[in-house]
Amino acid sequence: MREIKVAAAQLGPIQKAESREEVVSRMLALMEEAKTAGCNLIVYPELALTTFFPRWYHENRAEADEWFEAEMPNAATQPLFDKAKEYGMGLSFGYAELTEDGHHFNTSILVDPQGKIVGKYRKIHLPGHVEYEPERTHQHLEKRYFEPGDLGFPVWRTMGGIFGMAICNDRRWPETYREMGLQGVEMIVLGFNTPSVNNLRGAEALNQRLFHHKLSVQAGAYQNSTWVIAVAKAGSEDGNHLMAGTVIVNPDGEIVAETKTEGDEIIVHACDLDDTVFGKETVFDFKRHRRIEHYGRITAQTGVILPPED
Ligand code: CDV
Repeated sequence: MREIKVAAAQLGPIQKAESREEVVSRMLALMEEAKTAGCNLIVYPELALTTFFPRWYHENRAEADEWFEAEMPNAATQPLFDKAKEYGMGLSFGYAELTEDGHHFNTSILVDPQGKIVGKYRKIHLPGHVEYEPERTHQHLEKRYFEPGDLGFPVWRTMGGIFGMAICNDRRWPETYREMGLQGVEMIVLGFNTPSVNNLRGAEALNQRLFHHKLSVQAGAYQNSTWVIAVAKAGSEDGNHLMAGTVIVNPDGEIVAETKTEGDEIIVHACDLDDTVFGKETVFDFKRHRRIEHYGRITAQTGVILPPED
């Protein structure tokens, strides 16, 4: 048995005017709850420190730099690192990263219980668009403000297991999980900010959006025999609603815990990393069953190439 007690720490809405310090104090309150519940790891959402700013258009791209962190930890986030270390708890959260040489990424980090950053991931599947598009009910400008991640899908040996990260839209792509599955991942932690409304298809119901989210993470967990911790930022940010649906999914693809609200809320589950072994040694024993001679298209092309017409 290799048990790790995880708190999936959903954040309610963060308004545009809310400061990093105010958000961090909310995150610390959730950490306190996780400590009381005996957790070893706490996972927060994508872009946890600010509102979901890619919905706001800045004609001058540089104006968006106010949402980015040039250092991690920094003065605002240091208390998270300090408290987690004091509690002997691992930590993961997402933020907008501005590198020393001026690159912009949608990033998440994994911090071990000693307070050391052991893993960094930069979001690879960036949704949305670059320019203002008036036909959309709201903007989703991730492609304007971020570059695609340049670190691949690494995994890290820490906290007695093999951990990986993904961010929001990454969870909809089977390649995300399989890249980490091929490195033996046992727990994937990911955060998301998913608008409740499709900005090009208003008729799409919230239920359907929650269904697609769960379908994706449950399939990724099952098909790679890994735990998946998927954590939302939820509720109405300055009138823009984000769905909840924070879940902990076991290596059989089953949801074992789910949030009930759209506010700051933790859900806790004791995850045994040894539960990943059975799937990895049987139906998803990749070495025995994968047929890579037939998978060439997956890395050779992006878009669809139709067969020739008769
Ligand atoms: N932050 C995201 O990546 N959101 C996307 C939305 C735009 C669909 C998501 O996949 O949830």
